Amino acid sequence: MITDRLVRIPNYDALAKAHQQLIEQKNSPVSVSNGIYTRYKNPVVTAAHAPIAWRYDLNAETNPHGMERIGINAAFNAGAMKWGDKYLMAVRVEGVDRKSFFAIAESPNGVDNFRFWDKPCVIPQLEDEDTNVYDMRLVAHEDEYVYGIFCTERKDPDAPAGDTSAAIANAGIVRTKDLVEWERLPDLISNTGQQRNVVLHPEFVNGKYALYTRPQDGFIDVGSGGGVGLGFVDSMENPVVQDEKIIFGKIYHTIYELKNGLGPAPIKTEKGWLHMAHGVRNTAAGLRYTLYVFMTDLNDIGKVTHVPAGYFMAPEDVERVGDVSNVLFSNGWIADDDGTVYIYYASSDTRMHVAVSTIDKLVDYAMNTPEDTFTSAGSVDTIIKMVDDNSKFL
Ligand code: M1P
Repeated sequence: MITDRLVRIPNYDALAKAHQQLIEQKNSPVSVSNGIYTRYKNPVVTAAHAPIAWRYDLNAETNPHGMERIGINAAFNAGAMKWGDKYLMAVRVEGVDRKSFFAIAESPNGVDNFRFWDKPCVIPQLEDEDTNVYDMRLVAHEDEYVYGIFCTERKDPDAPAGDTSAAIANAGIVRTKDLVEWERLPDLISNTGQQRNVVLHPEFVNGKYALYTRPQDGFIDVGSGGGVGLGFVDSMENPVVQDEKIIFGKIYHTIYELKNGLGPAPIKTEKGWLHMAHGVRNTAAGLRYTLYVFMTDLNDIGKVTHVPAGYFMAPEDVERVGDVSNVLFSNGWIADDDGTVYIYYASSDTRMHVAVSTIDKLVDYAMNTPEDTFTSAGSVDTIIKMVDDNSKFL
């Protein structure tokens, strides 16, 4: 009982205790690392992290059974940034109604104690309303705004009658100075069909905003499109992409054979821009999404300089299973001042995890891992060269 007149639902204390225990659970690194990064044991944000006040009507008069009124299905594909001394994620929260929205979760240390802010983000609408929004990349641009670029999805107006799943994907754009009030800008205007996985480069390039794109012919299939593109816009208030070129295309018999897309905005290092992306291939069991790393030239951001062969991270153990199984997807990482890198990744479109590395390790990985030779015989040559080089140490 909170006053004589207001009575809370009977199960509130049990719900609040379980929620607090979940949020305050300490996380720790797993004991095995490949030397490149270290995964942490517990997911950092899940559907169960959603505040109780989002899900339960707490008034015993209107909710005498203490029922959950608004279900949350998943919490995944989060953008990330450091905000003062806090580690923030702009999480894609998906309700049981299948609609995604964004909500900020904050941690004091980057690996546990992520707690959602009181209310989800309110994204202003354009005349053409979003049906669904997801996968926001947060970028603190040198123009001093924080931008959130996300996928906005709407029903395809040209879909034949009876086709209730054809959709159009494009890049929606918001910006903010406080992560509370979001200013909606026009959606991206490009000439290459649909867009997903659009990411803003954090610096101006020749006075223009640079955007990594992922043009695609259809909603799921990239068709003749695909690949990570790069284009430029004069103003984010009139975001018309010029000179869009593919800088990292899909390639036969690789982990990015079917499609790929940039993850978070790249990290600037002394040796070049460090990128993380996802690559997709098809299998008899459906699509498999893994993460890979590459670098581009510091002064020519369209020039790919280093590409380690294969994937950097792939789904393991419980990560393999979820709403869309066999998927790792990342659109957020944070490079701390001391060089630590927190890699936030989602597994199987269900939950968020963290793996920790450093800029030095990731650059070493990117620059010194053998490149793909694109044939089995080439892979054998690469291994034999390593064995021969190692012989003097054995
Ligand atoms: O279900 C896997 C991913 O599929 C899409 O990514 P892409 O456009 O690269 O295929 C997105 O819907 C993404 O949110 C999702 O995780």
